[in-house]
Amino acid sequence: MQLDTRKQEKSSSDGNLAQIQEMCVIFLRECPSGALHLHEFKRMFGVQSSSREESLFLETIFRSFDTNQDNTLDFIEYVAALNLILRGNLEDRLKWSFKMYDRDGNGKLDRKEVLHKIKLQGSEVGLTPSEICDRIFERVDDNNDGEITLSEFMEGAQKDDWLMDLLNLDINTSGWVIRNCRKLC
Ligand SMILES: [Ca+2]
Ligand SMILES: [Ca+2]
Ligand SMILES: [Ca+2]
Repeated sequence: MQLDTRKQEKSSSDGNLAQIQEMCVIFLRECPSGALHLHEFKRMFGVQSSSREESLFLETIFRSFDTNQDNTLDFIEYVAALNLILRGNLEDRLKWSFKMYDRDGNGKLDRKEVLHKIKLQGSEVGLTPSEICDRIFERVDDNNDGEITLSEFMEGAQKDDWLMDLLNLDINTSGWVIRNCRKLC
């Protein structure tokens, strides 16, 4: 059983490598200047006419990719981010996931940020966004100060299957990105 899982992981990791290469080609084609702005990023993923939620969602992804926060993505940032979300280890992916929540970048998550993120990603677990938010804080906010730090987040996710499932939706974000990107090929 375990062997099977490992095999599966390996082949999906190989597949992801091919996807990264493919997406690098798209970046170079779509963005010969080497610096991608938010509106170009959106256009690249075909989001000009779709919903506001989708557009905000892409903005969040864009911000999490933009490591030096200069509001453009250079090739290195783009490749590093793809590599991380598609091939990174659990810890790296959780850190990335945390960044997706932390809109103001202060290293802590408040209820507003968590709620915002849940609304964007939509819930498939039969709970309202505010119920999901309550549950996250119940389980993750260890010292009950109303904010979630990175270490609370990482610990909470790793000991809680429900939360891990929820966060895996973030990992699936990469699948969404790739699917939309494929339309360009
Ligand atoms: Ca940048
Ligand atoms: Ca914050
Ligand atoms: Ca806390």
